[in-house]
Amino acid sequence: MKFGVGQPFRRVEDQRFITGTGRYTDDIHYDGEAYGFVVRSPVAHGLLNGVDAEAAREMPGVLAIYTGDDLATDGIGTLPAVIVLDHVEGGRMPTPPYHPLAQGKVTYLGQPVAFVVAESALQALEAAEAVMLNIEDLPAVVDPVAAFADDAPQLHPEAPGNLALHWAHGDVATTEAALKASHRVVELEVVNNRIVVASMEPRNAIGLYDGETGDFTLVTGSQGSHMIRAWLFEALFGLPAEKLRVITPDVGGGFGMKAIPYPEQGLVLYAARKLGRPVRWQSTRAEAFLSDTQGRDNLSRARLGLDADNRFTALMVETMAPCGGALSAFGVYCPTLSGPPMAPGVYRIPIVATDVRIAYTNNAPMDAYRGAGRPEAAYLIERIVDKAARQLGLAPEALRALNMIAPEEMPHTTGAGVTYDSGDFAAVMRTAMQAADWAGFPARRAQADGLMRGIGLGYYIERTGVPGKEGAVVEIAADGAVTVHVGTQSTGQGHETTYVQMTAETLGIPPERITVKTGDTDQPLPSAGGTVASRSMVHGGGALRLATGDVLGKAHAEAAKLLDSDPREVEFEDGAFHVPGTNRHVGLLEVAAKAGGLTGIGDFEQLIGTFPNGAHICEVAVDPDTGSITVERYTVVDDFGRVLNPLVLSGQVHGGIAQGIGQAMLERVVYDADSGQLLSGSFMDYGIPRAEDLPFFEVATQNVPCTTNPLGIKGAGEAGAIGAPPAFVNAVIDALSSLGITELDMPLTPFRVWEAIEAAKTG
Ligand code: SMO
Repeated sequence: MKFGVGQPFRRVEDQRFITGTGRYTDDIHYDGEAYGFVVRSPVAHGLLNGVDAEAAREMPGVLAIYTGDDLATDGIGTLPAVIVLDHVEGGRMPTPPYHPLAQGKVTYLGQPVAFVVAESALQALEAAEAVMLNIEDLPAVVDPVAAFADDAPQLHPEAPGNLALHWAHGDVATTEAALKASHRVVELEVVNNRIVVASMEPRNAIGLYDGETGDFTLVTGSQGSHMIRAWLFEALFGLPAEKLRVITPDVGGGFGMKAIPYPEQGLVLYAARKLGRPVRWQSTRAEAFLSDTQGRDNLSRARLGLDADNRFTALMVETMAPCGGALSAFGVYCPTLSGPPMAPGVYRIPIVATDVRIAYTNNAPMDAYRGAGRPEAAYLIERIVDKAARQLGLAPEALRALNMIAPEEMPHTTGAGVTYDSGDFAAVMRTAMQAADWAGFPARRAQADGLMRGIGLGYYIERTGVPGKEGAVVEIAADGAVTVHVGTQSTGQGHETTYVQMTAETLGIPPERITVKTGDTDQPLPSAGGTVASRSMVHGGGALRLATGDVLGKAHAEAAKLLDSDPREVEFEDGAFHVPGTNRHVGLLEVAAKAGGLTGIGDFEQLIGTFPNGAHICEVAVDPDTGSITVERYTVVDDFGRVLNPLVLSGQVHGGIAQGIGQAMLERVVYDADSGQLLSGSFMDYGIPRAEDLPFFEVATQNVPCTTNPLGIKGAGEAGAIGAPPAFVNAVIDALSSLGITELDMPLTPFRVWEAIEAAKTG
């Protein structure tokens, strides 16, 4: 079937996107709407002694200026901490209040302090500039090492020593003992650099309020309207979720950052209720750099034990991470529940432990970014395995192959307590090496053009799919139009294509008859989560499979009546029911028409993660005079269990690689260590990867079906961003290894590489 599962069906939404007819939040307008602008803290840390908005209130078009005091008076709550864990020593981690507008003090640069609402966007901006903040500067800390120092300024009284959380995974004492008993211990310290999410469409929100019913509506770019409603509304307004409808139209990128609730979403709702008018807010790019949650940012020390036969014995990881100045919804998730369980990667390491200390720091709150903790884990293990191979004088692929979990060991519970259901890591690695012409690399390296060449491998595995439910509804209207309701949200992934493809194949209906609806809490869904952790095709796809099965079951019964046959004699094939051996048949759409429409409901629960994995191979050429790096070749072979649409899938992998190489080569958020000011506040100062920085990617799959979900799928959305950083850095270190360089921290900017080369030459 030309539009069936497994076919490279072209993305149906792209016509809309590339012709400029997408409909994003900023394209949606309401009668009588007013414009909001957020006044943000110009300092990283300070006592907020007052907000003088008197002059600003008199300016043309100004409708209102709200401060933290106003919100307190009106009983507005705080942004929720969704992930709250216990300290390893016992006791809950503190959750200092995160007010939508600062109260009493500011703890991060760009923190919302006042909300100006005016008739026009320009009037709101001009009035915002006239709001005078009385802030008494306090010393700032921008990284965990400084934040944990004895004399560090204290951000929150609830968190003495700026300690947000001290957490451990696995048994530290047992791991230390195993390392002590090991034949050899390889040690590595890495910085996983802080990066911005840089979604193409910045955040936004429109708040509406119906004074008669007391119902709110929020229109906002998000990764799931239901998630935003669940986490935002009750926490801020103390009202039941049903009083808020959340609508998410087209979204230009989320990457984890739009999965969480933000102060501005609460502010537009608050202002809409106060003013009785729709209130809209649109972030600028400059605000995005300051106030979107940021990603990664760990300082980790790892020790890997080996026995005399080079088999891994134990792995100990100690990590320090910041959570920023306020605790975001999943602010501690990445370096705790997400990353550490994946610390051993694809290797047999019997004993694994991670110790994590998370600090409050005076900068943007931290949260999920494509992979959300799993890229950090993959980077660390793939870097230290490479380093171990170099120390032992072994080929990195040989040390990997020796220690990789074998297919016959599946399902395998790792030393970090996670059970992998399937995978053939060594075979996938071999295929990738073949595709990358690994064997031919020495000849390429020998080219006499003055460049230093290197090849690097990163084998990632990740756990996708936050356990939980997802619903789907398939409606076949009497006129033959098919509507698919799902709760997961496309932020560019191509859901309108993949869900249509699945529905078209199962129902035998042409894809152009099928419309996918998403992004509205008023949809008739039995349950809905959203798009995080590469879960849409596993969870949403699972729900859709149940929903199409349900609608076919109902149609089957109706068809049997129409065909005057026993249902057991009726078969379904190519969109029609027929009775074998007779000429009696009736099309599904005709059945639906005669029944006045049919509806199928699917409610799917997936409790076990899926484990996509694969080999990234990167080949680089370093110019020793300038330190600049060219990626000459990039090859990936992934195990995604089962492919729904290879074209959409490649797009996911390509984007992920670009973000992964971006982090490894160019990107770094820099705050001034003394003032806490942001030094990388625009794309003039922050290196985002461009097409010219990247080669063509060679991407293939070698799939081992997932055994824990009915579709056999392993989530694919984040994979590219996870495998790329270690492959790239390992390649650069390989290029520079003849100079004795064994370690380099991301991002490998020309300056940093040049410095390392110069130091190696003189040292
Ligand atoms: S970084 Mo994702 O939306 O779990």
